Amino acid sequence: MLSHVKRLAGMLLVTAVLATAVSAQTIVYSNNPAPGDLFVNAGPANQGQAVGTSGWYYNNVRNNGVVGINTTYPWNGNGSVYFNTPSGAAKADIEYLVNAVSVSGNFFSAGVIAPFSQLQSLSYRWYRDSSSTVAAHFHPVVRVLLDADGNLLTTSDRGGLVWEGVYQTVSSPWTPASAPTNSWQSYTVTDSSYMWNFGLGIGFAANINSTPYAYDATLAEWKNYFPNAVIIGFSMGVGSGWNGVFTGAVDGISWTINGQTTSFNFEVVPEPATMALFGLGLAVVGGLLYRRVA
Ligand SMILES: [Ca+2]
Ligand SMILES: [Ca+2]
Ligand SMILES: [Ca+2]
Repeated sequence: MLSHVKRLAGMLLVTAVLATAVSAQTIVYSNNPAPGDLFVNAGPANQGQAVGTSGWYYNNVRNNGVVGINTTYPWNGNGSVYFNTPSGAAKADIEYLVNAVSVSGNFFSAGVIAPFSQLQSLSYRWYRDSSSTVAAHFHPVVRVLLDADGNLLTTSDRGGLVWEGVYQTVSSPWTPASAPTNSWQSYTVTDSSYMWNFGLGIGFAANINSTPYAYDATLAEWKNYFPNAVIIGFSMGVGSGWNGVFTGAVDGISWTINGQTTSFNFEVVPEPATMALFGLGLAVVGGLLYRRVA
C-alpha cells in the first residue's frame, strides 16, 4: 500500500519535472486539428490570420502564397510551419507581433518587445523540399521587425532586418550557392551575423557601413546605427519575387533578449480522439486515487 503511494508520488514528481523542462519552450498550436492549417490568399493584397491567441500570425500572404502549421514536415513533435509559394509575387510569412491590429485583413504590431540594443541572439530552423524550383540559395528567412527611432507614433521608420544564408559567406557551413534540401537546418543569428534591411526609413538594402557592398552590415553594426530602435516583432517567411516554386517549412525559433530566452515549437492541435484518450487517462488516474483514499 505504502509502496504504491510512494510510486505514485514519484510519478507525479517526474511529471512535474518534465513539465518544467518543457515549459521553457512554448508550444504554438494550429487553429485546426490534424492535418492542421493551410492559410492561403489568392489576391494580390497582403492578408493575415491569427494563430489562436499565441501572438503569432500568418501574415503578408498574397498571390496564392500558403502558410500553416500542419503535419507535412514535422519537427520536434507532429508539426511545423509549412510554406508553399508559386512563382512570382507570391509571399507568405508567420510573424510574432505585439498587440497586433488588423488593417484591411493584414496585421501590424502595436507594441514593443524590447529595445533592439538588448537583442543578443536569434535562432530558427528551416526546411527546403527538393521539389522546390526557386534558385538554389533560397530558403525561409528570419527577420527582426523594428521601429527605427523607438517612437511608435512615427511609422514611416518601420521595417526590419533579414538574415539569409547566402550572405553569410564567412560563417555559413554551406556553400552560398546552394541551400541543403530535405533536411532540417538550424541557424543562429549573433552580433557578427550579416543582415540586410527593408524599410526603417532608409530604403531597401541600404549600405550603412564603409564597405561598398550593401549586404555586409553585422547585427552589431545595425544596433550601433539605430541606438534607439525597438523590436516590434519577429518574422519568418518566403517568396516575393522568387522565380519558381518554393515548398518547405520553419520551426524552433528562439530569441535571447537581455539574458532571457524565449522559444517556440509549432505543433498541430491534438485531434478530438486524442483529447478523449487523454481525458480517459485522467479519469483512470482519478479513479486510482479515489480507490487509494477509500
Ligand atoms: Ca514542431
Ligand atoms: Ca517610429
Ligand atoms: Ca557595406
